[in-house]
Amino acid sequence: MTTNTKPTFYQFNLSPFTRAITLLAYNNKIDLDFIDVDLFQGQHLSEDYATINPNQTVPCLVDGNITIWQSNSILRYLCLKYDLPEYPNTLEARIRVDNMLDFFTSDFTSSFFLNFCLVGILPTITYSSQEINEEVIEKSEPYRLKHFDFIENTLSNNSFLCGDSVTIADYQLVMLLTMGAIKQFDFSPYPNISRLLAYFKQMPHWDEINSPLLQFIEQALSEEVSV
Ligand SMILES: N[C@@H](CCC(=O)N[C@@H](CS)C(=O)NCC(=O)O)C(=O)O
Repeated sequence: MTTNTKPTFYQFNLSPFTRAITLLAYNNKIDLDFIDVDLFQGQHLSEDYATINPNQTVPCLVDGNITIWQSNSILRYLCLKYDLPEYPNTLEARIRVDNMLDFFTSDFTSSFFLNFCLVGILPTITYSSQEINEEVIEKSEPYRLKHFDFIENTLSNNSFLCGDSVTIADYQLVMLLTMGAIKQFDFSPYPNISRLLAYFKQMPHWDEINSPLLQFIEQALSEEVSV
């Protein structure tokens, strides 16, 4: 049972999974009660937060008796609750979106976000030596290349990942791609992916939602932190 009060959204604005949901909410004027959970300060590891989200990650959405702590499920839930077109109606169209969403938060998160962008940067994804960090990146590279080729080819058939309309799969992908800025990832070999990114970048709320990440990276680079 949901309530008439607005859902509470636990978020961290550097998290790609958080930003996909924030952008969807802003674009559709969904009123959320935003609560910051600062991962750098370990707020997600507090006992209080564990009672809300036992997985102790962000994002997390609480709406009345409903608590959701997987970003794909939050995206779908908001679309279903507010009747948004970003999650289509038919079984066939939905499962296509679901398949992409699962791919992005599992295989692609592993090959690109964790094993390329964040290795050696986050304490939780830094191994005991620089050699091991580099080995992880190298071992993951064939998967990352295969995944990028798949996405690029998929986008050669349609404007968006699942057809001619933007879906939550596109939201999830583009926010994961923003993490490439950590490693100054060059998207120019991927013109279709670049086109999708350009489409999102002209959205009114794009800069507001993504500028904290870019500022963070700029500051880290200027302080010569190893990123
Ligand atoms: N599968 C989860 C992944 C969430 C996730 O890993 N979030 C990261 C931030 S991007 C996090 O909270 N990490 C904290 C930790 O793992 O300790 C989802 O899609 O929501």
